[in-house]
Amino acid sequence: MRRILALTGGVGGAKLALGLAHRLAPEEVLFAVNTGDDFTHLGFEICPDLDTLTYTLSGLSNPELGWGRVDETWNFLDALGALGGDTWFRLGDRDLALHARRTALLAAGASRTAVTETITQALGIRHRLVPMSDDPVRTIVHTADGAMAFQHYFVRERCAPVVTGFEFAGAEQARPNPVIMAWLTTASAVVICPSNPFVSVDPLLALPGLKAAIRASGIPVVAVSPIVGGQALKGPTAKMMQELGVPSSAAEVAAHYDDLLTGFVLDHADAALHERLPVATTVTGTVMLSFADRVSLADSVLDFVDHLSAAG
Ligand code: FO1
Repeated sequence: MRRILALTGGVGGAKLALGLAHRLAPEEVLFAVNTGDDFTHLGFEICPDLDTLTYTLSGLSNPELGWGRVDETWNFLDALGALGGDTWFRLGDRDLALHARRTALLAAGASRTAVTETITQALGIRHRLVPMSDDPVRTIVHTADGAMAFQHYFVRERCAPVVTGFEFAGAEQARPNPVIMAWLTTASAVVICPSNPFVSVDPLLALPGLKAAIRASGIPVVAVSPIVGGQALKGPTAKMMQELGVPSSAAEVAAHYDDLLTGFVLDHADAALHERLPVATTVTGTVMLSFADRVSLADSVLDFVDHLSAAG
């Protein structure tokens, strides 16, 4: 039986997560989700990456937006705007129910892990997804226009400010989720989903002890490139790389994860890099437009992991 620990952010990672969930039984995979994007907005506790995974794995994701719920209406937001309220962060009517439920459970003293379990089970998700930590970690984006909270940079400013660096406030004091640490003791591989390495995966790797535990496990660690042919499939990864002065290439993503990796999954568009990186590579289709693409990439990743495990 496989025991995969999948590290993931939101939209890009959720696509592969869906493929993995289709192929693997609940006891074969744990999804560890970035919570550096979390924030309190209009009094609600919002956990965007957990939300995206939750909607994706329950079949409720909004296919046009990539985040939020399907069949959404926006009456709340329109009414809020008419009252002069903040509408830059779009909370749909149905989506609002999730944030209200989470906020109430947290206020009653439940942990983020327990709240996530309550919500995912209510939506019929059999696989387990957990926040990276029950402690607050907040991604701060340093830009030429000053430091800003992640959602302010990402949604309100539409990733326009020039990035100069990142900070994960609270990470040093945060404890990695014990569910993740326990899973690692019996895990067969770690899969880093094709999420933004700087703001979706690095917050997880910044948690004290998590990187060391992954290394100490000695199991294959495979990352899927979120950069294809020099472009980000989704979001600002390529733009951030350019602004940070590194070439926006899949090779740089592999270099970013450095010696943590034992394997790297490249798209056909980057086949020229195959066997030219300091880690084992495999080449497959990583662009996930359809459900079949998600399952097919999951199959390729699992085959690669099996191959690396056998190579020992
Ligand atoms: N992303 C946007 O680009 N615009 C939005 O208005 C927006 C609202 C939103 C509401 C709830 C939620 O769970 C996610 C939402 N997202 C929105 C997505 C999200 O902020 C980002 O995709 C992630 O933080 C990046 O991983």
